[in-house]
Amino acid sequence: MKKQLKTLLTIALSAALVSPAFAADKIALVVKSLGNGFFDAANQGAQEAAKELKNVEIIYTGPAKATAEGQIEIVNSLIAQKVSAIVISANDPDALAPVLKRAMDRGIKVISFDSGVRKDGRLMHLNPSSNPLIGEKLVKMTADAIGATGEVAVLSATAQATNQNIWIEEAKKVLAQPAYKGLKLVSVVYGDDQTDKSYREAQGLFKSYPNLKAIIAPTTVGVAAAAKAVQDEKKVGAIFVTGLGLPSEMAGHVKSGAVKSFAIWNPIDLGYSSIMAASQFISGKVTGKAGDKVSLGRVGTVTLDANGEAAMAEPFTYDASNVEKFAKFF
Ligand code: RAM
Repeated sequence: MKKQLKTLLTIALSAALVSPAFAADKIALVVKSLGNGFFDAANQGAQEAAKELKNVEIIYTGPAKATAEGQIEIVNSLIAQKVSAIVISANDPDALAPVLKRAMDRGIKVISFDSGVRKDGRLMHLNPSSNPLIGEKLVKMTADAIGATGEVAVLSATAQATNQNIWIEEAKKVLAQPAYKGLKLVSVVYGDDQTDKSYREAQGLFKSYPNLKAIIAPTTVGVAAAAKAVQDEKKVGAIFVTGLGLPSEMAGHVKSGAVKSFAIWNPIDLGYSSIMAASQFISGKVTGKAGDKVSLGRVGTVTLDANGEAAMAEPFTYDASNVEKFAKFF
């Protein structure tokens, strides 16, 4: 009898453990494209958050190429899988909104991070840093490298990327200030966050603008590819590359002299914080109203503005004095 009771209890307990009430929340981390070191670092932070939250499983996914179509297909399959939340870095602010609305209609909590979705397509957007600050940083680093005059070009990610387009607009506002009137923006080209395309676009800029002095690449993929093109074409010292990069991918380019300085925030913390934020929506602690205080675990708390957005820390600048030290982390 005792033995029977024990067996029954064991069966009941195992059933309870696999029943939906005990199942882990699936949070999908949908990135612009796979194979990008920036997002791999964000995923590292996401996994850390999942461990801390305990009852969370991360689905790290994204298209092979940074397109909105690829992400729409993925979101549709995540809706079918009934995930609890979607955390997305969007390839387009508008194109993703309808499918993400459909996800929200089915009870899935949607937030964007890094590269935003327009307000009606998500509950919250987490910016890695203040957009005007990033624009200013990009221009300042350029002036630090080449001085107050010269032709500069932007090598961006995709033409629809929400984040790069905002940063370029902010950089243009800074370039319009009297202090930077000697810096002439001659072109904006797109490497689509693909190394080979970014490399070819950089070469194209060398050909089209023989007096080019700097390439500003507000993308980790583009900045590394442009620096490599400068080295390969023996233009170190003549053309400087700056932008947003990963110390692990940029240390060699700083050493070669192709790059004097570049900036970035901590992508591991960004991924960690995004998952922490998503879990706050899943548990119903926040709903995305202006003024909502969203806890980001060990990173702190952010307050949502009227647009449902919040920003994390200031970008950090790297140069020959510190790049090696940080190359170990991301
Ligand atoms: C690339 C991506 C990402 C951006 C970084 C700086 O990895 O475009 O969205 O935030 O660069």
